[in-house]
Amino acid sequence: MGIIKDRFKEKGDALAAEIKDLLKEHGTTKIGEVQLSQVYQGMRGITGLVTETSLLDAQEGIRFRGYSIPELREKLPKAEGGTEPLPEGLFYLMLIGELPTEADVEHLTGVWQRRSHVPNHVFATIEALPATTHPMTQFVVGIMALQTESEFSKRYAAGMSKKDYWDAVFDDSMDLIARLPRIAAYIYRRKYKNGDHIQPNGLLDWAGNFAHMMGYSDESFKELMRLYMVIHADHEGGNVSAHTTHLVGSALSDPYLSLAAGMNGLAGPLHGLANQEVIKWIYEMREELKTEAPTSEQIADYVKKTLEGGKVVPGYGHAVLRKTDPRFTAQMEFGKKHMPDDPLVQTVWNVYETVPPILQSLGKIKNPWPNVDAHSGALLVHYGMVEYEFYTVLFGVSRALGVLASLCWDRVLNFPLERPKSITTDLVKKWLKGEDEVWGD
Ligand code: CMX
Repeated sequence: MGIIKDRFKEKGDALAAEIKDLLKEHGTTKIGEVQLSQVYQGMRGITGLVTETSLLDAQEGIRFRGYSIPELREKLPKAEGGTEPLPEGLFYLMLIGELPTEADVEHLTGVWQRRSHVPNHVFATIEALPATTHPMTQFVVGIMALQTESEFSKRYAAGMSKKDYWDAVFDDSMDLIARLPRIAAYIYRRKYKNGDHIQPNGLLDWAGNFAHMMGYSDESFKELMRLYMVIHADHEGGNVSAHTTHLVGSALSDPYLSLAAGMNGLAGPLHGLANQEVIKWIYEMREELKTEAPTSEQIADYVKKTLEGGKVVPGYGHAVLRKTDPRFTAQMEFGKKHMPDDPLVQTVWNVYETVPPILQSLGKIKNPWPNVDAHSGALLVHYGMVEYEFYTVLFGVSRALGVLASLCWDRVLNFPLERPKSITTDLVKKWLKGEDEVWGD
């Protein structure tokens, strides 16, 4: 691990020096204006964060350190005999800012294998929950139980100097990433496979071993996991899971506490839980229509019914994106290659043809196109993973890569406590009447 840690510190010091100069020269430069509507409506479009790992373009979608998803699928190292990128490579890219070599990726696989031991009390804590507990709740409880292992909190309690924060956050982040697949697989086997657990295979890559521990030995499922873990990893800094992890980390809460907080945000239906909602929605539609292959007309009627019921169409829309999500497209390509005739996958494609014009016709939805969650479940069902309540846990294991790489950057750049200003409507009214010129401090 030393090599990657040293490289990271070198990059971190260089950027910290650049930022210092940049702020010295341009610290008072204005980078945008804020409208009252933005303050009330979820801070959309307000630039207020720095996240180095990825950048989202409304038209083009996500780029990780400048690389689009198609570019990553081509350029990142693959498993032997595979064609999908290894998530180890994406993590390296987000952390170091450069494409990894095959050797870098192999090194990371080894590091994560060596650090993957999960203490027994974590499993005992999960076991204390009723098996009916939602998998995301079990996942967060598992992460919290693992917090006993935090180097950051131990070293902080022992009086660590602030110049060493990054080092402890780095170690905790690596440990967490190494251990999360084990915890997630444990929850899956506990809840859905009668607690018949599968031991890790030390010869496999991180995502391949995750697939193995969940009980999927099919090579193309392992490939799906590699792709899945890459495309869900990061979506710049303002989304709920990334922003929450960053915010909580800014209080110097250790990476376990910070990630658990982010995962609670991911568990919301407008964010990561949408992946389970999509499959649930399609299953309910199939059941109501009594067909496995609904026609476009039937889908259109069902969409209208969903909207009339005051519900969202899950998997559609986005706070930033204004085109089809390239993460959706990558999964569609995977589907075309591995399962073009699967009826559920075909329904997802049929929904893709049908939903956008209907949403567009409402006139209020800024983005009628599918996001990442519209596709992921159908690919999993193809391989037999039908337990859709588990899907957000998969998203969470992947999202940890991005938010923890960012947390390492937060600490190496010594970002301070996050504390934006809030106001009251009373103050807004006074201010609009010219009775109060200052927002306060
Ligand atoms: N179905 C129905 N209505 C939708 C909609 C959808 N898929 N997407 C947006 N709308 C509605 C909003 O609820 C809002 O309605 P009101 O004005 O009545 O409150 C209106 O359209 C305008 O919303 P918007 O500005 O286009 O979208 P937001 O930035 O507010 O919200 C998102 C973005 C993702 C929460 C929203 O599109 C949504 O609820 N989508 C469905 C859930 C989903 O797929 N979430 C996953 C996102 C990706 C991820 O994080 O994993």
